[in-house]
Amino acid sequence: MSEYKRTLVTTALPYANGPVHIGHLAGVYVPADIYARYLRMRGREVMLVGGSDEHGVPITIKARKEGVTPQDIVDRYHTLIRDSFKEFGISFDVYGRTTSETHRRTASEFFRRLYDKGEFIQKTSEQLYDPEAGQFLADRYVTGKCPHCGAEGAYGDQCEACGTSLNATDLINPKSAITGATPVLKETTHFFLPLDKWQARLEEWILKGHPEWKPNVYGQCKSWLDLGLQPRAVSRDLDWGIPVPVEGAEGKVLYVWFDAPIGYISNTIDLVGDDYTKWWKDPETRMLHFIGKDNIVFHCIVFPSMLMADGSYNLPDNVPANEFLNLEDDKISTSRNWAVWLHEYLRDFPGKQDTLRYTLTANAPETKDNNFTWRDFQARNNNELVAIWGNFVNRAMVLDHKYFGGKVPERGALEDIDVKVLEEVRQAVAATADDIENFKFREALRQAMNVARAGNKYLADTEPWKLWKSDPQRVATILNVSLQICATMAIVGEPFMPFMSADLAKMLGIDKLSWDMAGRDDILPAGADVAEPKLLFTKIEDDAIKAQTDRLERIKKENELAGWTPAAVKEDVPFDDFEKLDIRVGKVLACEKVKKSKKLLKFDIDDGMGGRVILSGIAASYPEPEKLVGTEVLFIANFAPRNMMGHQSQGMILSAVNPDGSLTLCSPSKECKPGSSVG
Ligand code: B3M
Ligand code: ZN
Repeated sequence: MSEYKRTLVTTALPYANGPVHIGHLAGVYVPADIYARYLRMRGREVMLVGGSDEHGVPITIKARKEGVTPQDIVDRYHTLIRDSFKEFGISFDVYGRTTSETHRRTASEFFRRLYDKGEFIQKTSEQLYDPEAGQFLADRYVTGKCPHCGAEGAYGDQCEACGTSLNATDLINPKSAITGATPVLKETTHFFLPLDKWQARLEEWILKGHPEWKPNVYGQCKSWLDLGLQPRAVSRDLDWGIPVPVEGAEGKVLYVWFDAPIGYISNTIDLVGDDYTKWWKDPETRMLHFIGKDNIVFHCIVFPSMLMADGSYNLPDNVPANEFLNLEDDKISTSRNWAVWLHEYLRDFPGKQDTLRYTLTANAPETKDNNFTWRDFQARNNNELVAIWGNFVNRAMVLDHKYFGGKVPERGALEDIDVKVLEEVRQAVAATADDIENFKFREALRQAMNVARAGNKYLADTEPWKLWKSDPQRVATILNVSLQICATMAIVGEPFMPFMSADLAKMLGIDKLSWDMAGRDDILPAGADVAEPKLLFTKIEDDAIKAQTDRLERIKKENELAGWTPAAVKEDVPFDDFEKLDIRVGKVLACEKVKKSKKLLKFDIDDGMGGRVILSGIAASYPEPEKLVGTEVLFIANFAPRNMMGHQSQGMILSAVNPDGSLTLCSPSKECKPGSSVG
């Protein structure tokens, strides 16, 4: 364990412009919570700080879309997000918001301090301006092609495809996100933080001082530093945000990425008042920022430059950023509704918060992007949590009730197998701790799971149910050891699955969990009462999973439809070519599926000339072909007859191709005489 006196753990402040989803949980909040819970169980002083990011363009765009005020938006989503985190057991010591009075004051004073010290430069430059909206286009108000990777849809402040932080004027073919207009350039004056001034110190601090940072974080920092840092604008021409507290800067607000990280400080102040200095300025406090990879530059370069410019703050000791979580092999996207929303999960799987925490940790995108699938979620619940973790606890407790009436039995001398399992458990506990301290949460969880695996194997090997008649004393020892392992599971499982842990601790009669007890063979005293066992986890059935995958299928279809555009028009042809085709109206006299064919329907057509048979590959779109009798269709009458599946087809029926590939027959809009020409 580190020598620091206390640890300040911050978590990225989610924009309060929508609900939070599994990507948020997996990338930031579950790992931060595991870490904070673990430190608390070790008796360390720790503060877990969170809150909503309520400024910035994502909020105003949403408000504009809905025709409500930005304050309405943040009030709604701050509450929803805060409640979702609470339900998932994210153990924030404080969860604040950046529209609070404390934050406005703290951020204003921070800016003013830097301004008074001469830490900003003011520059007049040409910025993108939407002449239709009458507004400057900063950040997410403008999208275009990324100058670095060429991806379309990059934002004015960042390309999400390659992670590069951008200035809006860098974008190729910029478009206003408000009106779709092509922006023009217009002069405006802004405050810039000269990041280049801090380049050397940042290099010294990160590149020399923190080689232990995760390779993804260290690598991103190095590439920015290698590119050479530029001054960065920290004010905006917007009407939503914290006003720039300088005379003559009316109508300007702080850039959201200037005010948001100060939110960590404001929220600390909200919790402990003036004592915040102990958490932010005492060199014996260690600060950690838990974030997603798209926030690395702001937490490793921009915010530290602000802190250095102030001069009285600590810098973060580590920034354990995660990569992204995908959902069923596709990028999670709020705008495409491609997400598992936490408030919906809670409705669909009430009481199963730990299952999601477990799955997201087991699949955490720690070193590369990772994938969440509902099948994997079900398998992890049924095959791991139910079959391994819950099963061991249940077996041990049921046997204890059967043989010892729910009391922890007195144990006799330990045999080799008992000593061995206790040693395995101790090693798994030590490895869990070590991995958590090194931010390797997936591996830590695997190690914690090994405690349950060892327990299951121990019961299978010792088979106490076969010994009860001949050697009850031995059974007492085996169950005593088994119950001690259950108690260890309540401890090592707590950071990952706090709800399970609380239930288990209660069943075992443990008041307070302490990490130092984990792995010991005397956690539960002989004679203590053990409650009737309740199942810690229950199976998730196929239909619950199918409901989720069906929902995603539906959303995928909707998105395909929304994104559909007509195919490009083919090359010009001479009118004569068209005239060669003889298109006619026909009336359907009979229609049926062609035997042994999935695709083909056989049409008997009244063509006004004695009738004909035409086969058409539209069976999938018309499952009840007999209903087509009486409708009129258009067909090409002068194709040479063709043999298909034992029938002769005399022509081709015209149909439109829909975005999903289904087909719709083309009919005249009024009744026509069969055989009429079309042209
Ligand atoms: N709200 C960006 C995001 O949600 C931003 C994080 C702020 S942390 C100070 O990705
Ligand atoms: Zn890019």
